Amino acid sequence: MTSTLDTLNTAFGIPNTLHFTEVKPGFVVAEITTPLASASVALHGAHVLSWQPAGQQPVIWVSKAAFFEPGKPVRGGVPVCWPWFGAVPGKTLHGFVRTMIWQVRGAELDATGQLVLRLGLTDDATTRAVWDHAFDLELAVTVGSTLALALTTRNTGDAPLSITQALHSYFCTADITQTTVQGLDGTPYLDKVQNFAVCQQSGDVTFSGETDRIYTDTTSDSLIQDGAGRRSIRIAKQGSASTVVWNPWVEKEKTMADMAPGEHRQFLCVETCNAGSDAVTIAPAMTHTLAATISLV
Ligand code: TA6
Repeated sequence: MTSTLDTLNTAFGIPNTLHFTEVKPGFVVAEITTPLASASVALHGAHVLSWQPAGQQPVIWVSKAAFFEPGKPVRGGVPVCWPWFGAVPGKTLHGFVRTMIWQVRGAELDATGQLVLRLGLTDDATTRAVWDHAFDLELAVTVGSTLALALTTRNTGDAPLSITQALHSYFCTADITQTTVQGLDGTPYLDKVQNFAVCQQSGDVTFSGETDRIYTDTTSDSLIQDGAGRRSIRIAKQGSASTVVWNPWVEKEKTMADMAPGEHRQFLCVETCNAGSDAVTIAPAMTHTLAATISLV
């Protein structure tokens, strides 16, 4: 692994700004530090593990019990769910790219001092065995006083491609019972807790039990109001007409080996998606970009 790290650091490292390190055997992470923010991104899944703007508390949450192991998803951060979101009979939940090793394609500081890291993945025999399509996938992670994520799918095959997907973002909150999500008032949703019953949001989203909802027909920003933490997190999005809000609460948390007791109080997921009927069809040689811009307001 030392030679892989040396190669990565030689090709893409930026002194005092970007360094690749192996945090566990086979688990390589890009550690980013700039005057604007710090962040870390694993090559495993192109998984954003942290983002902390200068002078602020961490914004992205990761479980204390998370696995950092080849082949296993990480509990927290921003899992990339692709080319399907949720369950597909006979297949792994949320697609297969969140446990694959992505390639580093580029890393540079832009004119405003943001670090832009690009990671990519293309089809091969392994992906063809589970999903028989040609593709090129790239995640651009822009680390600054905002965190911008842009996931671009290119159809490199000769037939239309249909996908669902998510930037399954986990956000820190000081106390879930004092947390709300604004921006979804009046929006219809499928309630997974009620066997996908069709419901409609009235007012802000509040949390008092397991919450697992696909909000449909929404391109709106979401605003997390962290009452106890006295801060707000805005999630603006593009290329997405669905938003998922998730918290497992007490009982479901107990069933998850990679979540520590009581941790459901410390996070919520607000996910930028193409989920449910918001599937995207991409013609040959065309692209689709799913993007989220996260900021403290
Ligand atoms: O996005 C919400 C959800 O689909 C939930 O149903 C929940 O199970 C969660 O994702 C986590 O999935 P995971 O496969 O990471 O355990």
